[in-house]
Amino acid sequence: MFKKALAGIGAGALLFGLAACGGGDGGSDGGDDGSLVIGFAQVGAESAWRTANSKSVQDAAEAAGHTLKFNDAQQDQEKQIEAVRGFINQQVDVIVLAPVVETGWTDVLQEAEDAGIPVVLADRGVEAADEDLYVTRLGSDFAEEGRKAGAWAAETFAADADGTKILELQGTTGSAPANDRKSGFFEVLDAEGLNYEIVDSQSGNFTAEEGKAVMETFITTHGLDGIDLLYAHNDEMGLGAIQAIEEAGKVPGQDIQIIIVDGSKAGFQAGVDGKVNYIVECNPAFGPQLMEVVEAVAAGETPEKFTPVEEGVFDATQFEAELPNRQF
Ligand code: GYE
Repeated sequence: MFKKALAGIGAGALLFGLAACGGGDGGSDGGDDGSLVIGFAQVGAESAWRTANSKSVQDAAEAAGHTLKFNDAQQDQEKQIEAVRGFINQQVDVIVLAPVVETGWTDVLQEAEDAGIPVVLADRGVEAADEDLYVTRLGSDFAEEGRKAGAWAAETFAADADGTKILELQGTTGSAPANDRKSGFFEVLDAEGLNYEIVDSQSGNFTAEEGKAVMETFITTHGLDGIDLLYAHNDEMGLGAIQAIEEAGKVPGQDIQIIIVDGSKAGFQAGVDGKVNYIVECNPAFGPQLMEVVEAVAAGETPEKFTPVEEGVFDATQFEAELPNRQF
């Protein structure tokens, strides 16, 4: 755990001394009973996925008897960096970071390393240059999610002779899921030789409001006639876009086919209602698995650099049967 890591930086005695006498908040002594103090720098509360993810981590920490210090950064990187600095000052045992975007983490990750506090990434990743500054990442393979969406689109529109016209609602600019869901999707369309055109592609920041507003702009700019497919990087943006499409007098799921990523109850309900054509699952319920990883890291073990969460895909024939199984 962090005491062990401190030995390596030569400042162990000083910092350990601070930890030992500063334990008024429950301390970061790693607990003789194995309980840990974990700082969790969460992205925000922008989606049903995120809310479910926060709850999964909070419940799992409680069940495991650990103290979780939870911070909601409202999708603001500056706030997240401040939260991580706060956790360093409090000398938590392990920091869990779900980085809102991929870049800009080098300094604060270095500060955590200098303080001997291991960082575990949950959900989103950071740029490759910072790989040495965190221990491991537990989360989804976003590129694979994009490939799954691309495989369905390539098959569905294979016979579309005059070219498939695509609108894309990207997630938060610079975030790992936006970058990778995009690249995975178009990688497969290209590999499958689909004749397509990206009519427009903008960020809707993973929220329903922005997804709706961007779709309204798409409709004003391009109309919807001849548009074949909307690829929304999450449920909320897809659901917001559906409203915009309906307000424009068109039928989502028919006049324009729609792919969403996440698979919330609301997303599946839209599928059952015929408004969504394909759902790529992204699983937020990795709290228990995260606790295992955090405990291993605190015990000085080095897990695999990346542990993917298991996820499926669902088409129209499966929406109704799957809806009751959805947990968020
Ligand atoms: O798909 C989206 C959320 O990072 C996987 O963030 C997560 C994404 C998820 O806002 O709904």
